[in-house]
Amino acid sequence: MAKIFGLGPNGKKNTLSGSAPSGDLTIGNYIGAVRTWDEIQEEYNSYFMVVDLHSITTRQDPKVLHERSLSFYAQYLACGLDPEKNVIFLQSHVAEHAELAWILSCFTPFGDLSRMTQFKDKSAKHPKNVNAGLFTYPVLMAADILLYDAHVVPVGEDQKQHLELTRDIAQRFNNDRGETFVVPEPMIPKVGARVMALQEPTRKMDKSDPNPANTVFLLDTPKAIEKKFKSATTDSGSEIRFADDKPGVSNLLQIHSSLSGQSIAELETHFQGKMYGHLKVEVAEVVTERLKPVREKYEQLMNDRDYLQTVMRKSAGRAREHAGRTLARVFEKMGFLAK
Ligand code: ATP
Ligand code: LTN
Repeated sequence: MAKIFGLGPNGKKNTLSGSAPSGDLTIGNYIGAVRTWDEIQEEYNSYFMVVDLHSITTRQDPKVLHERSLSFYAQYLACGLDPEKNVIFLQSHVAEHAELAWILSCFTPFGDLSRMTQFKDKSAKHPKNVNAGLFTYPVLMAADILLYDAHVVPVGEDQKQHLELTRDIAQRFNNDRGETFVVPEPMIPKVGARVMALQEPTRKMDKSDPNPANTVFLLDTPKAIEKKFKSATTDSGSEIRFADDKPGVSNLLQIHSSLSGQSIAELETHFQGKMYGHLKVEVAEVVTERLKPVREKYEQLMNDRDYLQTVMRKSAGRAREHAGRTLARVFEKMGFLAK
């Protein structure tokens, strides 16, 4: 069997993922990403980041970003990520991310970056602020992943293209300089990889959506959750089934299924002869039930900021160790003098 490059001392593979504090965490982020992190944290050496460097490609108010980064950290822990077993840290606390991103940008063709759909979408959304960071965003993401020798990267469907670019960069560098980076695989959930906006179910639910009725946040109250689901856009007809011509109903079924664990087929049988209203109420209940312990744990953590700060600093130290080792390897391949 071929040797697997980059395994940790315990023989486990590595995983890394993150989310940007550019808004509050949504059930889209939870179902597509954070929940998967929770499920795999025992199986891998896991690195989970608050991706604050990435968040500034769109303008962030410094006070809001400061508070939100801490809040994100607390939400990760509240969702079940264990800071003893995993390295949970802020991207800006590990300088190696920006350093490696520069080196990798010299191994990334301009044309490849021009093809990224997120760049095209975000530059259309923010036409007055199409900055170079927005363009080179995927290179920083590649640095995030390659620094920790991540074999597997759990993300939602929208990040698949960035993962492919990361693989291309890693392979190009390895071909040019000899084996240096682990070439990562994406891990995309089977159900819930693309949760759609409640009012416009043909669009992805986004934490930075200006219309709050589109988005259910992890920290929404049960009342707000119920209200948002009740006013969700559904489709013509009255049958509750998963189909391309029923994006609203399909989205609600997918949210239900991914959190209740019941298959779409089971849910279609369960809702036979029932009305859209029944589905909406039940989805709201499933979501509320799932998020209740998260909200409670979150409140508790935010009341102990010293604890959060201590864990955050300690974790950044552990992240720096791994990142430093990888960067030293890259320095050697580049001909830079060791630090
Ligand atoms: P923004 O609105 O700033 O673009 P976002 O909501 O897309 O933010 P990110 O921080 O970019 O969130 O993504 C964090 C993780 O959540 C990624 O793995 C991403 O694929 C996943 N994700 C984001 N939105 C959804 C969604 N609607 N459905 C499933 N997964 C999602
Ligand atoms: N670009 C990702 C966030 C992100 C990320 C990462 C995800 C930044 N660095 C590394 C996985 C691994 C997004 O979801 N928008």
